[in-house]
Amino acid sequence: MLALVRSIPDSYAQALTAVPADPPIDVIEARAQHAAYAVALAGLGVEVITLAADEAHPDCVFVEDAAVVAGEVAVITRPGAPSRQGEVDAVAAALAGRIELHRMPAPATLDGGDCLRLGHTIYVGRSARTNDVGVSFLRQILASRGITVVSVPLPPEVLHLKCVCARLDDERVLVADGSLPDDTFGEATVVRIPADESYAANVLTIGATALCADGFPQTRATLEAAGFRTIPLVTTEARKADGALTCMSILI
Ligand code: CIR
Repeated sequence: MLALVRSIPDSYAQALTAVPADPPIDVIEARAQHAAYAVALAGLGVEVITLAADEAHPDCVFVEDAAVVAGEVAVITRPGAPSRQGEVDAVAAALAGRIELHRMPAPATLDGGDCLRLGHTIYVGRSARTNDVGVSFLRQILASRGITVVSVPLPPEVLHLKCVCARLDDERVLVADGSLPDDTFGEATVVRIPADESYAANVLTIGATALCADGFPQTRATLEAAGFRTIPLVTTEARKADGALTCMSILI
C-alpha cells in the first residue's frame, strides 16, 4: 500500500477553520504531529510519498480532499472551498502514472473527506463542500467499475461526512452517536462511540490496526473491543484546522 501525504506550509496558520483556533495553530508542533503520522504509516508497511508543501495553499496537508481512489481509478476532485481548488494539480501529478485519473470539471464540487467506502459502495456526504453535480460525476465514473455511489445528506454544522464516522473494514463503520440516521450505511455493522468523543470517529484503519486520535479513551476501548490494535496519535494541530487522521493521506 502507498500513502500520499503532503508537508505543512508556514501558511498553515491561516488554514480554513469554522471557528478561529484558540490557542492559535502552532506550525512547528503541527509538523511534529504530521511526522509522527507518517512514521506510524511507514511502521505499518505503507510506502509513504511526501509532496512538497505549497505556501499558496494553507490547507494543502489535507490531501484526502483532492482525490478519491476507488475501482482502480482516482477522481481528482474540485474542492468545495475556492481557496483549495489549486491544491489538486500537485496531487494529480503525483498520482499520474500510478493510477488512471479522471478530473472533475466545474461546476461540480466534492471533497474527499465526504467519501467513505465500504466494499463496493461509496457513501458521499452532501455537505457545504460537495454538491449534487460532484456526487453525479463520481457516480458516473465509478458505475462501470462496479462501485455504487450513495448520497448522504449532512447537517450544515458537519464539515465532511468523515468528521462523524469512518470505515473500519468493508463491513463495519465507526459512527459518533446521534450524528447520522441509523440506516445510513445499509447492511453494514455500525460501531458506535459517544457523541462527546465525536472528533475521534475519524480513525484510519490499516488492516487490523487503527490510527486513532489521542485523548479519546472510550473510542480507543471501543476499537480494541472491535478487534483492532490501536495507535493513538496527537492531532491537536490538525483539529484546530478542522482536520483529522484520514484527511492527511490518500491511500492507494
Ligand atoms: C478545510 O476546511 O477544508 C480544512 N481546514 C480542513 C479539511 C479537513 N479535511 C478532511 O476532513 N478531509
